[in-house]
Amino acid sequence: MSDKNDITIPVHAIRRLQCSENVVVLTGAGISAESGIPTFRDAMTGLWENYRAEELATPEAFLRDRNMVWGWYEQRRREVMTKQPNIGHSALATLGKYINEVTVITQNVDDLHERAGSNRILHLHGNLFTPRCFDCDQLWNGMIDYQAAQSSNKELSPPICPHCHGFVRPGVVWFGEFLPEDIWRKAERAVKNCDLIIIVGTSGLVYPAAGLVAMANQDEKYIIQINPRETDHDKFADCVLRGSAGTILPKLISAAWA
Ligand code: BJW
Ligand code: ZN
Repeated sequence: MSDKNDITIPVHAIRRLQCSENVVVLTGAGISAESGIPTFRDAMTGLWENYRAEELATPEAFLRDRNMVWGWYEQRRREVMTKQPNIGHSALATLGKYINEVTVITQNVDDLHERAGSNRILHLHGNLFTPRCFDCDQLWNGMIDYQAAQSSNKELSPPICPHCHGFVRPGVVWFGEFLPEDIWRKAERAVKNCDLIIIVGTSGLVYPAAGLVAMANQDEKYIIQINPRETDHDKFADCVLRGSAGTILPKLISAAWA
C-alpha cells in the first residue's frame, strides 16, 4: 500500500469545503493506525493472533470466557494510553477553526480525537475508558488491579460491580448490541444537518455506522472519502482521495485555507 504523496486535491472538493458551514467527519480505525493502534481487522497480533476479533467482541464471548475478553480489553486500554494523536487527528481538530460546526462521529474506542482537541465527538461504539456492569449497566469507577494484570499474560478477572455483584465489562459496543440510542440519534441528526461529510479510515463493513454514508448520499450531501484502499463507500463519494489520513487530511485543509 503506497501512499500517494503527490496527490492533487480536486478543486471542487476544496471549494465545497471552503463554503461549508456544517461538516461531519466519520472516522474509523484507519485514522489511529498512524498512532500505532492496530486497525480492527489487523488487531489480532501477538498474544491474540489465534483469535478472530469478531469472536472476542461479543457478549457471548464475555459470558463464555470473561477473563480472556476483559484481559484483551485491558491490554488494549493500556496500550492506547501510551499512544499519541497523529497529524490526521490534529488536522481534524484544526478544521474547527475554519468551519462553524464540525462533528466527529467516530467508531473508534480510543480517545485520540479528544486528546487532539476536537470538541464535538460522538463515539458510536463506546470507548475503552468507561467500563460498566454487565448486569446492571452502572458505570464502574474503581481501580484496575495492575498486580493481577502483571501476574498473567492475557487473562485477567474483571472487577465486581459494587451495586449488584455482577461482572464489570468494557464500555464498548459489541456485535449484536444496540448502539447508545442518544449518540445514534445525534449522529443521524448531524448527518441530516451537514453540508459535507468526510469519511476517514473505515472499511465500511460494520452497520449501522456504515449506513450513515448511504444516508448522506441519499440526502445529496457532498462526500469526501479518504482511505488508502477501495471500500464500499467509494461508490457514494463525490471525491475519493486514496492515501493515508496523516498525509491527506493536512493537505486537504491547507489546500482550502493556506
Ligand atoms: C487507513 C489507514 C490510514 C488503514 N489512513 N485509512 C446490517 C447489515 C449487515 C449486518 C448488520 C446490519 N446491521 C447490524 C448488523 C450486524 C453487525 C454488523 O455490522 N456486522 C457486519 C460485520 C456484517 N452490527 C452490529 O451488531 C451492531 N449493532 C446493531 O446493529 O444493533 C442492532 C441489532 C441488535 C441485535 C441484532 C441485530 C441488530 C453493533 C456493531 C458494533 C461494532 N463494534 C466493533 C467493536 C468495538 C469494540 C472493540 O474495539 O473491540 O467496533 S466491531 C469493529 O468494527 C469496531 C470498529 O469500530 C468497527 C468498524 O471498523 P473500522 O473502524 O472500519 O476498522 P477496519 O479495521 O474494518 O478498517 C480500517 C480501515 O482503515 C480500512 O479500510 C483501511 O484501508 C483503512 N486504513 N490505514 C486512512 N493510515
Ligand atoms: Zn451491577
